[in-house]
Amino acid sequence: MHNEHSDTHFQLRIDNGEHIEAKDYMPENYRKHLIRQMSQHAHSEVIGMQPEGNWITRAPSLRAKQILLAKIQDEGGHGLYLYSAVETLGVSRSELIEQLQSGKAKYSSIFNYPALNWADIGAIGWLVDGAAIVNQVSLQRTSYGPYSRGMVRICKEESFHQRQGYEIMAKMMAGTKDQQAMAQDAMNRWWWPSLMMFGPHDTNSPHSSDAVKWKIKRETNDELRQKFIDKTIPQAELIGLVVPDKNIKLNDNTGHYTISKINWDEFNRVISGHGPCNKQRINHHIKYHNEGEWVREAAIAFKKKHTKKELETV
Ligand code: BYC
Repeated sequence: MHNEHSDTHFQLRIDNGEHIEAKDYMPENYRKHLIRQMSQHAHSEVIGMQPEGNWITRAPSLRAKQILLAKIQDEGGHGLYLYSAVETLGVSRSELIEQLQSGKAKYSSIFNYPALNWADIGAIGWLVDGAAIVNQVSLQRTSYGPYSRGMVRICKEESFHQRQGYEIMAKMMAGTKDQQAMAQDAMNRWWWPSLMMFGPHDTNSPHSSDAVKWKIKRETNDELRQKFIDKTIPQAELIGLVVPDKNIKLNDNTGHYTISKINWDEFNRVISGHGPCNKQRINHHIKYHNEGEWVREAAIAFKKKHTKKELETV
């Protein structure tokens, strides 16, 4: 129901920095905006398990395998918190999954690139989770209560993920020439796609103005990207990795690094379904979702039985 008075009151609450909760009044476009962003965030967590899952059986030590397994399980958990948070907005999990599988809903561009070797697992943890944290730390202060609280918990786990990746990279850089070359090659392939995770430049970001007005976004795509660049370049230099950009320059006046132009054609190709692994990722999801149908049926049957028993004992 659209109501001008309610919309004004809603915006006042946002301007006052209040959280909006599931049963509070919200404009329909705010609800839609959240369903789009939060569901895409949930899909990213779940699809993000695939490139890393590829390396569980080939981790170089038992320690590395345990850590990787725990990390991937965390990503699955993050997906579940986020799906539950989206469901508070009145949309069902099955609808969301259908949007993902039919290509209607996006997931992060980054997961359409392949993880070719063990150094890629380091680069994903360090760069991809590193980028995700910068974005998610900011989202802890997002205006929708269930999303904000989900982010607080997710960020705690995500910082461990970033360190796991950096440890792999640091170890390889302290290793043989071949290991150093592998780490550098992974850095070369993951650097630019990681910068694209923050989305288009602010001037080309159609959702940003509503997102900022409603405090869904507390910082813009470019602001967050810059934070990530400034924090990551010194980390690369510390372990001897070269950032694959000849134009990187630290501006002494601003304290920020400047970089070359991002290849937005590549970004647009990947988000419109034509990246190296888009088809593989969705087909894999569909296959395992279908194979898991019996688990969902069993859970529903169990719940029904349980509820019936509870009713009988009242
Ligand atoms: N990939 O107006 P804009 C993780 C789309 S990592 C794909 O700026 P918005 C993990 C955008 O959806 C990441 N699509 O949009 C890490 C929109 O298309 P639609 C998960 C992208 O929403 C390691 C169009 O471009 N994090 O979880 O204001 C292991 C215009 O963009 C991308 C999140 O999802 C992209 N990179 O800003 C495992 C964070 N960028 O929807 C897991 C939550 C843009 O109109 N999301 N697009 O079809 C956000 O903060 C914001 O949605 C974004 C984009 C900053 C990503």
